[in-house]
Amino acid sequence: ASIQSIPTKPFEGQRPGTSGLRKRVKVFQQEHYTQNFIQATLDAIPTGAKGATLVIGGDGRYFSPEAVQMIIRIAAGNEVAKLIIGQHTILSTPAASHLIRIRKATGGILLTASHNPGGPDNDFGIKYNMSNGGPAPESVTEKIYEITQKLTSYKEAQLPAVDLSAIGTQKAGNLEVEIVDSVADYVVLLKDIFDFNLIKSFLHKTPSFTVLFDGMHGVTGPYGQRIFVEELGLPQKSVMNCKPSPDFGGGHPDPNLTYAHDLVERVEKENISFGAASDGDGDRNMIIGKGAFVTPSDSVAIIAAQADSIPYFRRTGVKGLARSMPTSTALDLVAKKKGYEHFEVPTGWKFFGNLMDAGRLSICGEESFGTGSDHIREKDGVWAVVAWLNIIAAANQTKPSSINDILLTHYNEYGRNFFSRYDYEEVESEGANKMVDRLRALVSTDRAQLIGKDLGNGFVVKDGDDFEYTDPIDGSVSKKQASWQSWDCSFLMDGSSVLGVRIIFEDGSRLIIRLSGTGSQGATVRLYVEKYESNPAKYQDKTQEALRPLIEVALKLSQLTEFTGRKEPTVIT
Ligand code: VG1
Ligand code: CO
Repeated sequence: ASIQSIPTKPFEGQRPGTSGLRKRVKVFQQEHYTQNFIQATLDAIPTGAKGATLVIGGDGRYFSPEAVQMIIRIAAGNEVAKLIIGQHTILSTPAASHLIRIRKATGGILLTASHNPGGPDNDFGIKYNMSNGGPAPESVTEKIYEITQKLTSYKEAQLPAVDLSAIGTQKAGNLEVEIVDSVADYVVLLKDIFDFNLIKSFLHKTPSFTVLFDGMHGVTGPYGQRIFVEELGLPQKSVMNCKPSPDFGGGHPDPNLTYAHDLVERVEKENISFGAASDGDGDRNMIIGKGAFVTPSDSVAIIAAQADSIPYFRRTGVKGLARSMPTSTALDLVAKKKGYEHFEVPTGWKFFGNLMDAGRLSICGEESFGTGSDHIREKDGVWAVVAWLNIIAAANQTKPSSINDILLTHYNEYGRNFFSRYDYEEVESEGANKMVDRLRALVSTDRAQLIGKDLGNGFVVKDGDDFEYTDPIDGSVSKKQASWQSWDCSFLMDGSSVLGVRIIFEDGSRLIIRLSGTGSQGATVRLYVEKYESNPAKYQDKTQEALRPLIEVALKLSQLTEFTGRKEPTVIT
């Protein structure tokens, strides 16, 4: 096939954020926009695009087939040797990570905007993963961005469209294209990690323990169908919304109590013991039950505490634990008690990979419904769901245990870290930035006045900072994190407030404010609050009530309403 050099001009704002480049579909549909970003990505591959093997797939959202055909033509134009593509463009983010690893690929291009709504008027996204299966580190994403600012042409082979439904290998010019079953390898992986026999026999012996999995019309539908129905033998009615759709059925494929309302409603109405959902691209998870909700910060702590019930961790041992900075410190308590090394990293999964590759991290999580381990280098929604089933099945070998029983047993041993996040979406960027700038001044130049101060309701400041992270493996430093990507506030190109300002109180309570790096419109303010409770009489208190005094302090200190004009958050998780 003939290779052409297509002249182009740089586009502004092609800077990957917390998890790749996410923009409105309409932005990606601009002539050359997507091609430019693909070319820049190929140019930034540390070992070069020529001769590379790349895994391609995503959540199947609107514009995916077009983007995959563009990738095929540009990959051929750049002498990439081979593409391994999920059938119909479908690969969950964890399945893609796994495929990169088992095929020893150079890397992968993931087409996803995760939980952001899809369709012609919503979001699309492109993200590059490295040979370890994990998201590209900032050194690579910054290189991509740099290249996009100078690009004058991209290389494209003139090829007919490849049939993305036909499993098997075909040639596109000199490029080898292999279309693979989206689910098969991933199922093999999970069956190797978990005790499927134990889970299966528990579910079989305990028909009163009902399960409902919600694929939210995202990518996990086929994975859920294969694992919960075909492998674990649950009835077909145990899964819902399992057909991926390009616009996620018009919904917002984010597994939380607000957006997974169909699931939440059915779990309550039908007295379901175990309800679970994953997001658009399959890396997030939510675990609930009738009258039960597992906050993600507790979820990772409990999986870590119960790791012994999972065959994979019995084999590998638990090498260490880690959480993102805003995630509650419940995990730290498990690490301390069990004597594991533990780490606190910036928001976003890319920071866990180095620790895993160095053999120092086994289990990690984020408060944002992300849980995972070193079996791959992405968070993994279905993995977390099966992990919980495995833990519950193991607990039921000694006594009947519901989700709430497991939570309570954990609190009785470790105490409870009440945690909540308030999101203020699509706020005006200027006000949000001013608010964060003021907070940064409070913890830096005006720090002396802050420490020791009583901010009300008995909360006395012990410490506060503008979070920075030095990677213990490669020494790279992340501060004023350079991942601001919102295109209507390009004036803030240093991404100066994504990492987060954090304030720690004498009683261990924490309050964190940061700006999101995954939004595609305006700014999103995230406020995280955490309060530790060691009084067993209070373990069953309602989260929002337990946290109210701290939230009052947070709103007063941040002057959030004054700066953003918002009285109420868009979403509370
Ligand atoms: C959000 C979450 C973060 C997560 C990221 C990607 O980032 O807070 O914890 O890693 O999304 O998850 P931000 O910068 O908007 O707060 V996913 O499932 O969207 O790939
Ligand atoms: Co996701």
